[in-house]
Amino acid sequence: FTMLQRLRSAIENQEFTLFYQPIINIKQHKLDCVEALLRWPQPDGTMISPEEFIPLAETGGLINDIGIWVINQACVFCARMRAQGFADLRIAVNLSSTQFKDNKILSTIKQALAHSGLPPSALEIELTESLLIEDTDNIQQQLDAISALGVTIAIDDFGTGYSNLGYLRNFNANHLKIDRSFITHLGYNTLDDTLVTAMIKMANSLGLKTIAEGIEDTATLRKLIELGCDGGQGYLWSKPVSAEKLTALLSSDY
Ligand code: G
Ligand code: G
Ligand code: MN
Ligand code: NA
Repeated sequence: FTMLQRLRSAIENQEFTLFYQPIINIKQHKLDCVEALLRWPQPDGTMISPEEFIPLAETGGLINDIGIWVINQACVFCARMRAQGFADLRIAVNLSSTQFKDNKILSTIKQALAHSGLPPSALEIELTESLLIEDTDNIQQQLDAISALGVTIAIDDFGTGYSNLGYLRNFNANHLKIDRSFITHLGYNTLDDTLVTAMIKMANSLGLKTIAEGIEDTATLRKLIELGCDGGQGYLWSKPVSAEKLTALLSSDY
């Protein structure tokens, strides 16, 4: 079997699972949101990373089917957690640009919200900069419609895409996720300090909240709080975990 054939049967047999990583409001010291991250467990107990199979799913015409499953699963999970007492919990889902090509992403999202009963404001979609630059009016229009539902939009891996920031002008984003590569040496590398400071200032002037990715220690967290960053995600709190393991994290202190 080729990898593509295996992916096809993995969709049919519902072999995928979602892991979840907390996103912390670092100003209020509380868990705000969880990012859903796709996993493909193998019979030998290992997991194939989405970095390996998402590109194949995109070129092989399978990303829409996988994406529909992810969005539905994520919305149902978040609605269930909210019903179990985590009433304000939100969930973030990654989308790839290929998912905008057939103009069905808006209806996929609407259906997932209706089916799960999750309020639109509890759903966030994460898009990479390259998707926003790729733009066509077509992607822009679909994003405007998604945003009009009340779903929020985050720009993922910010700073690693292209240097053209023009897209920020006409684009309705809510959150800017500063890529881990700028956060890792924060406090030790003056250039990174300067860049992160500038990114937070720019985001705030544009009315965007910032989330720092890849926070691994308290010194970095303290520095980000000092710089006025709003949110954070990283191994300091938790790596991405299964739904079962997330429950304990939802009730911990931050
Ligand atoms: O979970 P991990 O950090 O290994 O994720 C690796 C990459 O895969 C990240 O860039 C992440 O955005 C991407 N990814 C994870 N889950 C999904 C998904 O459901 N859809 C898409 N399009 N990308 C995903
Ligand atoms: O591209 P995206 O930001 O969606 O992918 C997130 C990826 O970053 C996931 O694969 C996740 O496992 C990884 N990640 C999350 N937090 C940390 C961290 O604190 N350190 C490192 N090295 N990786 C992280
Ligand atoms: Mn992401
Ligand atoms: Na990222």
